[in-house]
Amino acid sequence: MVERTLIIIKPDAVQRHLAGQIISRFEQKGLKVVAAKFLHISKETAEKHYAVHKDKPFFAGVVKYLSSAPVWVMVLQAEDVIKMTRKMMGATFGYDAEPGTIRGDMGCSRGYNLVHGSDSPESADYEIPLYFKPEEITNYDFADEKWLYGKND
Ligand code: IDP
Ligand code: MG
Repeated sequence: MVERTLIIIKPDAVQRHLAGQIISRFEQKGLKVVAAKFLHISKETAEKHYAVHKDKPFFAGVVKYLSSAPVWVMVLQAEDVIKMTRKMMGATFGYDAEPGTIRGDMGCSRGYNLVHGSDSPESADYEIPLYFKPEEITNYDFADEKWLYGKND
């Protein structure tokens, strides 16, 4: 099923000049960017974003991290995009993320892990409106979709 996911190229990725490389991986995979913004997330929005973790010991830290410097926020759209992007991101912490994943290849920190991706369609439905109005999300076809999303059936 065609789904959307919210991806954030987090503050450490921008500060470490890795944003282009991360976006490039999603682009190379054939995932479609349907919305994107560069912004400094407020503390209030970061608290909403991570509301599911509000009782965890790392909540204050992760809110501070997400709102510490500018980020790229984007909506990607493709069939099964949530499962694909979570696999491409790798495990939560760089030190145990598999090589070949974004987190596994580019980081080794515990809390600073370069990229956020929605973990379910319900999370995506909650997260996307925190950053985008419906009219800010585009709708278009790639010229090579026949080849990109081809099915041998
Ligand atoms: P995810 O980003 O892989 O979905 P979550 O468990 O949803 O991981 O945690 C959200 C974010 O909170 C993580 O990406 C990471 O930045 C931070 N985080 C999670 N667990 C810890 C921790 O134990 N210490 C510090 N930061 C953490
Ligand atoms: Mg999560």
